[in-house]
Amino acid sequence: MLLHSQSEMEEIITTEEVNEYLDADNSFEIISPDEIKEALAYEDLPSAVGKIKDYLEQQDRVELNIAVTGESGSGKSTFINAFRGMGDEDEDSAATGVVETTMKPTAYPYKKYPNVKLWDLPGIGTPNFKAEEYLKQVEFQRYDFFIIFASDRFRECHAHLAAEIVKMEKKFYFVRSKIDANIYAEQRKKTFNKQNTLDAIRKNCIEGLESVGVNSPLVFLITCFDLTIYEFKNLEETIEKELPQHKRHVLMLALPNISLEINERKKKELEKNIWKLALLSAGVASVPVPLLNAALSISVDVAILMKELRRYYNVFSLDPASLQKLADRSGKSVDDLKYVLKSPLHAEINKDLVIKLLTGSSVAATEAAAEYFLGLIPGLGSLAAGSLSFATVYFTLKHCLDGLVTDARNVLIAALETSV
Ligand SMILES: Nc1nc2c(ncn2[C@@H]2O[C@H](COP(=O)(O)OP(=O)(O)O)[C@@H](O)[C@H]2O)c(=O)[nH]1
Ligand SMILES: [Mg+2]
Repeated sequence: MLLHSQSEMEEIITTEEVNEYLDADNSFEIISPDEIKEALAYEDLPSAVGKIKDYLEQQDRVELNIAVTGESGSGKSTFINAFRGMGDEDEDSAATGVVETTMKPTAYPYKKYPNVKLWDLPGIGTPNFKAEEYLKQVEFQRYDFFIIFASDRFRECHAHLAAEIVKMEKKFYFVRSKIDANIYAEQRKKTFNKQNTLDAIRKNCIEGLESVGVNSPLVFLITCFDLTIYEFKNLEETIEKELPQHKRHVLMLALPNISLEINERKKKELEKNIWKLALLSAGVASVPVPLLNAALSISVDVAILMKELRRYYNVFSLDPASLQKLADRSGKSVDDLKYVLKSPLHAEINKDLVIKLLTGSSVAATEAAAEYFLGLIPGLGSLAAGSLSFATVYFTLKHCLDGLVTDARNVLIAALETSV
């Protein structure tokens, strides 16, 4: 049963939120929110629904290409595997510890979001290395941004490459990897001070970059063996913050569940789509499924809900393949992990389950919500299925998302328990 008071509803979706969304972010290169806004302003909801449909479809096609470059042996391939949530020995992982021989970049797509790719670039810093030629050879235009790897002292090749990337009007983040090894080595000294060691490494990189005219360079100290320590978190958050909204969305959904914070941010990204999906599901009259729920009959497009619920499972790695992988890596059994799941299993997401979820909504609460949404979204009442369907779909998705986020959190905690 879903019970929602008026204030609870306001907490979930407000007029400001709808307007804010429509106003926000001029960086949308896909469909412009103005178009949806315009459609809504003329109270022509069917046309707004069409726009939203286009918007959601385009969102699924957004590409993100991240170039990982640096000297051979600096940890590029190890990082790519970790950033994709894989071990170095997993199938489809990048080979590590091998000497690079080609000048051809290799793409490593995220399994569940193949449009998001990490590109393993050939090593830099060979004797006659020329940054300009190198960038041409790797087809620099293809990438949204670069991550430059260095695992030792800052070198001239790093500086040249960074300066050339800036010249080509691309962005880069500088990563100093293998910090674990530096700390380990420095610990032998009597005067060892961890913070001083980290500061010195950072200063060396920043000064090197500034010497070629890079302003306020961003440097991140990491270890590819464990992304939960040192500064991977800052790196990931900075990348996210600096991406245009539509690219940020796909990166968030593709990222592995490395931390509870990432889970929370994934949830926020998915939440933004709920009202659009509700509108779509309730507004598309093509293949409506009439549902009989004691006192009311509503009609929604169940396929839209099924697709989105499956997406939730994938994004939070609660699908069978991901659970198996997590079990293998954490040394727990799949049953142990499944034990903490409260939501129905991925395999059970079918029409019957969705109908059960939809009809589980409390009639009174849904009716009250329908009234509320009616005032919020012009033209909602004129839809074939109407505001009642909208409210039902809205709450169903919200309820399922909340449940799955909690499950993802518990699974992550359960998996971590054994690995430490
Ligand atoms: N200690 C330590 N070793 C690392 C780290 N990253 C990679 N390595 C090791 O460094 C070697 C080269 O790594 P690889 O990812 O193949 O480097 P690439 O040539 O830049 O792709 C491998 O033996 C890795 O296990 C790190 O952060 N810390
Ligand atoms: Mg490599």
